[in-house]
Amino acid sequence: MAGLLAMFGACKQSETGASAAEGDAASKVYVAPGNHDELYAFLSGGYNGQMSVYGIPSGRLLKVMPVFSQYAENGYGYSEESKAMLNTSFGFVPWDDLHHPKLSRTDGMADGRWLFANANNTPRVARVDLKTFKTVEILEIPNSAGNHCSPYPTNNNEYVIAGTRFSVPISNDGGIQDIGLDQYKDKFRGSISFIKVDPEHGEMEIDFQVLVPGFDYDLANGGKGPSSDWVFFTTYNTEQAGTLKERNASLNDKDFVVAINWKVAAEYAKQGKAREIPAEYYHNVLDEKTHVATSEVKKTVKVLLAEECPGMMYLIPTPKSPHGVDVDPSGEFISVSGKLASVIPVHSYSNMIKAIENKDFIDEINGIPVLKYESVLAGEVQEAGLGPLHTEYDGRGNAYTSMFVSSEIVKWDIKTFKVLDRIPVYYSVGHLLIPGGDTKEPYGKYLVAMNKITKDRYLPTGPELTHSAQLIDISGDKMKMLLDFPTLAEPHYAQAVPADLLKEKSVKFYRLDENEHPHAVKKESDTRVERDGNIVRVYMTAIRSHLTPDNIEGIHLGDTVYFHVTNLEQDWDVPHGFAVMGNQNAETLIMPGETQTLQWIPTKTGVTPFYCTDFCSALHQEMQGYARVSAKGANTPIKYWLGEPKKNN
Ligand code: RUQ
Ligand code: CUA
Repeated sequence: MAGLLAMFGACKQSETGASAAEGDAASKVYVAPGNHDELYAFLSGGYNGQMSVYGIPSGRLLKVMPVFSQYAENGYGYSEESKAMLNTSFGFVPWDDLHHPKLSRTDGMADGRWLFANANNTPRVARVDLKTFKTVEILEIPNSAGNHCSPYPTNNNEYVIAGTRFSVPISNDGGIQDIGLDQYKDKFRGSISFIKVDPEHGEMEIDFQVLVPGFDYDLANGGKGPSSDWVFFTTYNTEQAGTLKERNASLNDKDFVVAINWKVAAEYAKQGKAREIPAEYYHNVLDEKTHVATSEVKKTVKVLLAEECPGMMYLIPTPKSPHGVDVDPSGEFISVSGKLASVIPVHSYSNMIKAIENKDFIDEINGIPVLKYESVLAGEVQEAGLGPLHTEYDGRGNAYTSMFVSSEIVKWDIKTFKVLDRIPVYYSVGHLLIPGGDTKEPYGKYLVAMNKITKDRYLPTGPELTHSAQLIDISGDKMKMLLDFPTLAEPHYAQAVPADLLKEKSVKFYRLDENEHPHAVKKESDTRVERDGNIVRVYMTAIRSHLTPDNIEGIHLGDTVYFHVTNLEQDWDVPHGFAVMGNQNAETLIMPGETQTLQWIPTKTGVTPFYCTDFCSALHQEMQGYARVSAKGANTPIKYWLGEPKKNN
């Protein structure tokens, strides 16, 4: 056991500590000032709960997109409009651990419409609209605990599939039971959710869930081409150990890849095989016209029991505590990365179908047939490296697997299973990205390695060092290191698409005449301050270079003030920001044409400045004003103005 621990703690240092890039690398990643990158890459932010947009090949950070975590820079999760996005059945959850971005698909290819992502901690799936690069929907997943094998869109977004990582005791009356932890083996179950996606608007809805044996489920990947109807999951802790999993979940030589035919599952659900059980989960949607998020609480979910659905699910023995499972572009080869395995097993889809037809079963678990390893296997990659985690494909018959322990990328042939090349990465690589590498036609020019540990690669910054990505040229026979770039928090998976797929569609500003926010004011003459009990609403506008009104009196301690700020600009790249001194809240950043609301509960009497936070014009510093806060019960009336004449009321 000590050996195992040492192996996982290890990481290979660079021999020279110097650059591993070759002479012509600089010209391959150089994007001259003013020029655009070739690709957009979307990297997950891990425990930062966001996704970031990078330009490839330059590695330039273009945008941070908050998803499951509050983001002070633009007020996401702080503004009244966005708070509801983070509502869950547990209450307001301001943070999560985001692992796997996945682009929506049409005919097995990224279609550039949406980006889905999972929350690993409090189970949720989010959808980002790639016209605005904004999170527009978050769906909570009930009966799940650690939504890690998620989200996997099928080839035409028929379903986004989300599997639980932890098994939990799921109650027939809804929710997770309060029972003794020694009942793991008998009472705990996993769940896999099949989320329907509206083909036009993208809205998600849980169609049904499948309750599966009480293992841990790790990652998933959808089939392609001939295997399009299938989705594959890795499992670990098939020992069903309830404690000391580091050892007890590593006893079996093989765990399983779970193969589920989602079409068969959908058919069972449709035919009424699914039972509806109580559940409580939130569905949060940002309205396109008002830009206001609202939450709906769902009360039931339909579940199928795997054991009651013959022909839907099979178990494929696979060494050993497998992590990533990745289907090649043809849909025939399913390579599996066993963290503790000495080989990379590659399963064959057509062998699997034959084995099912021949009833080549060696066992049954919870009524689910276990196929014979040798019957499904296509081949094994020998001596690939240590600690394989994830594989991507280049579309030219090659696979690339990340080796966490031996800190390298290994390239191998998907038909001969021969290792062709290897390149060290710095250090302890997790996921890899080849743009389109999980689709039927990869854009096989670059590979991005996302590394957990950087040690000596950058200037030291105290105990905490950045995680890092490395860009590798895979266009030739030999992989070539091109670039290191630091990442925001911990990237797990990532996706990338050619820039042309998105850049023309990118929204430049919101049209004011389409703004249906209930508190929008579209001209300065409509701005006003209204009191309703101890609620004060300021209907404010922002345009270069003033806020209207800029002076407000008549606020009292005990009031809750809402600044509804409409940005009147109708031009690209002119947000205004809004912040108030001493406000126990973030700022809000208002895009041209939209309305955003900042809540302020004053805690002190006196004159309180507010101002625009985004340097928007030469007179940005003049874009400021005052709110006067009087004592509770004082008789200061509501009064507000901009310039002359005074506007009183
Ligand atoms: S999982 S490397 Cu979510 Cu591999 Cu991160
Ligand atoms: Cu508006 Cu600065």
